[in-house]
Amino acid sequence: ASSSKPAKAAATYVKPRQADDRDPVVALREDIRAKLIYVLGKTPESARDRDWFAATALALRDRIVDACHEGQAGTVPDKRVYYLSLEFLIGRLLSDAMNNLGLVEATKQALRDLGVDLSEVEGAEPDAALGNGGLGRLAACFMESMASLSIPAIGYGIRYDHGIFRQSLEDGWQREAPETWLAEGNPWEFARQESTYKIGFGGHVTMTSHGDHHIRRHWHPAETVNAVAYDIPVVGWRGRHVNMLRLWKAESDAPVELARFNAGDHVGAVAGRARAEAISRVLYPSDSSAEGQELRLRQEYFFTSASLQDLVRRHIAERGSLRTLPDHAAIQLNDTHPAIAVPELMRILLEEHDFLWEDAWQITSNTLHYTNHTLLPEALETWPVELMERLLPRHMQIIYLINWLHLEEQSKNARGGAAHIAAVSLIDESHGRRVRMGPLAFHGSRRVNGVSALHSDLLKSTVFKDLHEIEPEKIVNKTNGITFRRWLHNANPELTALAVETVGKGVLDDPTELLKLVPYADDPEFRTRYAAMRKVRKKRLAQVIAERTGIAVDPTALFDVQIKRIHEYKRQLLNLVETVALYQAIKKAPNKDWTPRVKIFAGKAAPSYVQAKLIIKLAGDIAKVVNEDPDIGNKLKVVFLPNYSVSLAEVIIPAADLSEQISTAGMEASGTGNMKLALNGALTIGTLDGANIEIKDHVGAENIFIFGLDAEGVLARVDEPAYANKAIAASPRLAAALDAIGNGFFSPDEPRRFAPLIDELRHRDRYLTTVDFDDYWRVQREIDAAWRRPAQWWRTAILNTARMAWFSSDRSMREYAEEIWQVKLG
Ligand code: B1H
Repeated sequence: ASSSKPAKAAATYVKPRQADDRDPVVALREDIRAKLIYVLGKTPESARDRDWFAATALALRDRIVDACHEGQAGTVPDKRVYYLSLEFLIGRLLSDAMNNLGLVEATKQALRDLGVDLSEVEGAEPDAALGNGGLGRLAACFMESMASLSIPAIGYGIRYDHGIFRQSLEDGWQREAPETWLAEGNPWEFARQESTYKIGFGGHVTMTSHGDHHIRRHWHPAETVNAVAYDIPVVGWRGRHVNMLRLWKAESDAPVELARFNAGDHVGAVAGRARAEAISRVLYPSDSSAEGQELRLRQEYFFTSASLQDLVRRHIAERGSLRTLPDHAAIQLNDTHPAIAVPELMRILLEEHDFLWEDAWQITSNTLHYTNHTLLPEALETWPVELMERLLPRHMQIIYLINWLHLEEQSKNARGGAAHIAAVSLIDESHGRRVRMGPLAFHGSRRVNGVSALHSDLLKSTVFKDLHEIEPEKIVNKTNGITFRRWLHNANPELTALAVETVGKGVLDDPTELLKLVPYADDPEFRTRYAAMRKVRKKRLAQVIAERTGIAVDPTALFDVQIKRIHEYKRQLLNLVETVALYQAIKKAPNKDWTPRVKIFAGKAAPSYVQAKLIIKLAGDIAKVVNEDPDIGNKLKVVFLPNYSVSLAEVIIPAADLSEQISTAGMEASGTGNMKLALNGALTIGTLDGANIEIKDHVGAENIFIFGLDAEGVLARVDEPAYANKAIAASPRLAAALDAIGNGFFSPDEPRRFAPLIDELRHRDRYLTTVDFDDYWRVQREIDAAWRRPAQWWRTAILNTARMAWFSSDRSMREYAEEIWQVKLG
């Protein structure tokens, strides 16, 4: 790598603001007041919480900008990471910004001086919910960790007008309403109208001959759309480094058609504009399933092309030639959603910079890296060749040529039979011709990673088996992580304070210091304080439950939590069937000494996912019967909290006693909620799936509740005939619970309501719910018993907190930096 030279871009940086020698509280108070009055045009008397939030955010943003300019002005980093993701599930940014700038107390005091309560102001910030679930939240955690580790990075995504829909319950059924986070503007962002790129669609390709063997092709799009940059600064821990999250907004480049407008066709005059701008209108609300619609492919190409054009322009400004791109840029593709980057980077190199194919391929396949997040067949993206040809004709040609060269190479080696060729081809010919985006991303990338040890192994033995055999070094594992700043420091200040008091402030910078809590697990006084911390958080959650559902729960009961997208493979249904079996057992022996439990569910279902929506309805119908049964009282309560979000997770997680991670083994690529809950001291009941396995390795097998088949067992069992039938026949308890649900005990107004769920369990049971039920029940009863030994319980909880340091996303990002990107930490 060559040495740094000053960037042209750096000339546009302003000097850091003059040293501010005001007291931080005074400075914040003055600045917030000035923002409120002069930027927002409000008076302190008329300002709403939302106005105070905007004023506070603007004052803090100034300080982030200062930190940014102090750290980076005039320097070009040796290598940058570009993280391309269709989703960034950020949530609120205020507490993040205050915490990382070391200004939590100062801001609280400044607002108090202004007669305003910080927690009200925090509550007025809308979540930036530009993601569906784990994949999008992972991107947000990674952005925060890269800033904290001073890894020079830019995140690229789409500035959706509407993030993930707002979920409400109408008679227990999920209803979706548009989410409107931008309704009152976004004080964190900078609009960069000057950073606009043209994105083409459709049209045709021409060929021109340049001498004997050199034919150049050129794409003439029929339509172009502008991508306009909006930057959100991401400040790292202690304000040491600032990176940008650059989100693209689609704008039409077509003028209003004046002739039509003047002729009275006012709508027709802007119709073309509306079509262009639809691209960044709304996030696709499906988690773990590929939607396959034309607008989705437009979104994918739109943000990928804008991001590549932007980074190519930056590289040329800083380094002159694109030949050195792999030395100075590492592009990470978050799943296959940006996999069109493979032919797009080739196109830019071939068409716009005159590279020869071989050189362009070297550059492309040494710059791109791909993270796979799922093995579920319904989530693996493929695009019909016909659609790709119509929307991106030049890219389709490039994909054909990449594939032809790849298959030529393969036909030469020993395995080169027809079956091998079909297995490794980038085009699937089996049900209509489709481009396989996973194999395209695999072939075009330098490294491919899975997101947990088990998942990476399964990549090698299943979906990418054949490609892996060709390039055995390509697949590596990078187990997911979570940012402790948000999921411990900000979400659980009580636990953080307890940790700091016990092991010292160093724990804020280095989570491995948490290990020093291990001996305190045996200290009765520390256990008492730990339990008291949990009690505070449970009372707060009980309050939120009462406000949002009207259900009164007892904070001394065991809080049993399953919070995640609703999906059959995640098996909320297993938890609900167990809930019914427990209800029936309590009814039979109401005077037995039951362990009081509150079963808490939250999560959204994809709007088109009928079974998932029915599972939500079932949770509500069970809740109604159980919660109102006088025989049950506080022994069992069932709660479904609507509109799960990052900010709601921040309230639930620190209040959880038990974490449900019960997916069918082999199906949850990693999970990250499992890490957040264990870090906050919830004990896990889980299968040997995804990162649960590594959590078990770290906290110790005696400190986690594992049940059910493992991934190998699942693979073996699905080949056995009638396994569901047998499991039900062998378990009267399971049979009784299924009968109650299937016969309408919980839905007397519509007895067959849940037949689709129960019939699936009886006849097919794709996710082996019936097979794992008895073991799940057994371990749940062990947990009942464990809760009755509080000294032991809190000991285990403390050991979970103490031993979760490895799951920091700082660790994940260090591994990516060293083993994939080869980029130095700043
Ligand atoms: C994950 C997705 C996903 N895996 C398709 N795959 C989508 C697939 O809009 N789509 O079409 C959206 C999302 N999301 C999750 O990634 C895994 O299920 C989790 O196990 C994992 O922890 C998370 C982060 O790696």
